[in-house]
Amino acid sequence: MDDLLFAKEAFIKKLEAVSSSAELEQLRVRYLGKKGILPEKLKQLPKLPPEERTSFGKAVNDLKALVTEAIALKNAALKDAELKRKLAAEGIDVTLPGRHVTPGRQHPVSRTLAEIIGIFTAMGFGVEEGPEVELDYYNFELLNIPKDHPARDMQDTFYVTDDVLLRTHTSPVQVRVMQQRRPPLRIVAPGKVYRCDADVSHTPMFHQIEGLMVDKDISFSHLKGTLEAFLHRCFTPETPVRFRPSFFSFTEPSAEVDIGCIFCAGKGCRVCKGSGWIEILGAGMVNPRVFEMVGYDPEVYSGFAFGMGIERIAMLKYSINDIRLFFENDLRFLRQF
Ligand code: 2NM
Repeated sequence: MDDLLFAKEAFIKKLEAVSSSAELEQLRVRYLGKKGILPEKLKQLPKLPPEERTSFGKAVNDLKALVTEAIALKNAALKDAELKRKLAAEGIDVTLPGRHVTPGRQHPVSRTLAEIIGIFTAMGFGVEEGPEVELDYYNFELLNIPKDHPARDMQDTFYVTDDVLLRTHTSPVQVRVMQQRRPPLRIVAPGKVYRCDADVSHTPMFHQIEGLMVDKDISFSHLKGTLEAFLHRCFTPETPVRFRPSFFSFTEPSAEVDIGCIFCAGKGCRVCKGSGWIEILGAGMVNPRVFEMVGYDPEVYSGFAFGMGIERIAMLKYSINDIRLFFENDLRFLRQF
C-alpha cells in the first residue's frame, strides 16, 4: 500500500514534467503498459493474504483509473497546445496591407490607332500589314515617285542598301495588295514608318495609317464623304472639315484635309498659327500611272487613297505639344491616359 502511494506521488510529479506527446506515451507505457508498474502490482495480488486482496486490488484499480484519466486529460491539453502553436505559425494577418499592383495601360498612340482602325473597319475596310524593311521598288518606284524626288534623298530616307530601305509610308503595303488582288478593294494599312527627321513634331519612327478604295466609278465625292465621316467620328460630329488642293505623285487630283482648330474653335491661335485650321490628312484619286504599274486598267477602275500620321492625331486629341513625349516612356506622362 505504501508502494502504491509512492507510485502515485511519483506519477503526479512525472506527469507535471511531461511537455510532449512522445514523453506522455513513455509515461503511459511505464505505468499502464503490459509490463508497467500497475499491471505488475496486480500480479502480486495472489501472493497477498486473502483478507488484504480486495482492498489492495481496489487501490490498484483506483490508481489505474486515476492514471488513465490524468493521461487522457494531459494528452488533450498537449494536442490543444500543439494545434494552437501550429495555427499561430501558419497564421495569416488579414489586416496587413495588400501588395500593390500597378495596372498596365494602353499607350496613347496604340489607343488612337485602335480607335482609327475601329472607325474604318466599321465602314467595311479590311486591315493589311506589310514589311517595314522594304524595296525601293515598292516604296518609291511603283508609287510614281521620280528618281529626283526630295523624299528619295539620303537626308530623308534611311537606306539599308541601294535598293532596300526602311519604308517612309505604308503605301507599299497597298501596292503589294493591288498586285495580288483584283478590285473591288477597300483596305487600310496601319504601321510604323521611318524618316530621317527629328524635332518637336518629327521623330525618326512614327505611325501612319493609309487607306485605299478601288472599284468601277469611284469618284472624289466618295473620298470626301468617307473622310468627312471618319473625321466626324474621330473628333466630333460638329468639327468643320475643308479640302485644299495639293500635290502627291501617286494621286491626281490630290488634296490636303484640314479640321477647324480644336484649340481656338477657328478663331486663330498659336497651334493653328492664326489660321483657324489644322492640317490632318493627305488624300487624292489614285494616279492612273500607279494603276498601270500594278496591272489595273485605269479606263475601267478608279480609286481614292489617303494617309495620316497617328501621333499627330493623338497630339490633337490629347493636347500634347511635343511628339517626343510618346517615345520617352516617362511614367508620369503615360499614367495620364
Ligand atoms: C497619302 C496621301 C495621298 C496613298 C496612295 C496610295 C496608293 F498606294 F494607293 F497609291 N496609298 N496611299 C496616299 C495618297 C497617301 O498620305 C498622305
